Amino acid sequence: MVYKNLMQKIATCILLLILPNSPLLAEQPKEWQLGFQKTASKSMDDIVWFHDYILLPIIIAITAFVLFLVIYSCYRFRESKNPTPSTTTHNTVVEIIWTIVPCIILIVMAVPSFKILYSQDTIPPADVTIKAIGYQWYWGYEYPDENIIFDSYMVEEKDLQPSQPRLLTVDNEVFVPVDKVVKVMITANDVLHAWALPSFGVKRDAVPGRINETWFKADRTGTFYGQCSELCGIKHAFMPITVNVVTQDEYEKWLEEAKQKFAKEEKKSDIKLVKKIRQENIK
Ligand SMILES: [Cu+2]
Repeated sequence: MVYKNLMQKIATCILLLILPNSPLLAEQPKEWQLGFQKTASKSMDDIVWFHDYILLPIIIAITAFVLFLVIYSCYRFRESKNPTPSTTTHNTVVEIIWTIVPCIILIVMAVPSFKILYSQDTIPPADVTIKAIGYQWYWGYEYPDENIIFDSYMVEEKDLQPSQPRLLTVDNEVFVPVDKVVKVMITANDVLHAWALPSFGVKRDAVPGRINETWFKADRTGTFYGQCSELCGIKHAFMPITVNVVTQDEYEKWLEEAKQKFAKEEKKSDIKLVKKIRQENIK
């Protein structure tokens, strides 16, 4: 049995290496996963491109070059060939090269990196706005324009349905329409949390007393999983994020149901409170 599991893992790993964008890599982490989850937004496409075509080649080249230098100097300056070591301490040409080359590498990395960062930072006109509030230890969501508010707790392992992933499934999922700009306002109510969805390339700190904004535009439907990504306490690992990307029709249908189920009561109570305060002031 153990052997069979191991073989399955190895086979999956090899498949993932050969077919990095296969359906095997769904919207959640996989065992033996290497690399990123399958992308679902332009922003994440950019990040993956930057990683695969800028960072990885640079990292591989530098590592290979340093390894070559170490092996070469071990061989070339070995004791048997060099009984009297050289006492050279400076070489102007080498020093200029090893200052300028890293500068050039940093500039090569910085240009596309800033481009991607700024494109993520500029929020286009939003079609849907949601507010995510981190609590110890669950997420609360609001749709400010739709008068919807609900809490989203992780489903315990014993209550999971067969298709539901462990530690990632929640009772109340977020629904957003596909191909629409979704603005996410992120805050927290107690300690620092972070709202992160790898497939969308989204990760923002949830800071008590502050609102951080980010956005995504999902380019395909599906269920996408994320997790709180700021160490926030004992149950940090148990406050997952589930976002369902659906078609516009399905979204509107969900909105209708959600408006009944998750209607925000605060407005009525706010009015009562204001009246009460006014009456007290008159007295
Ligand atoms: Cu948290």
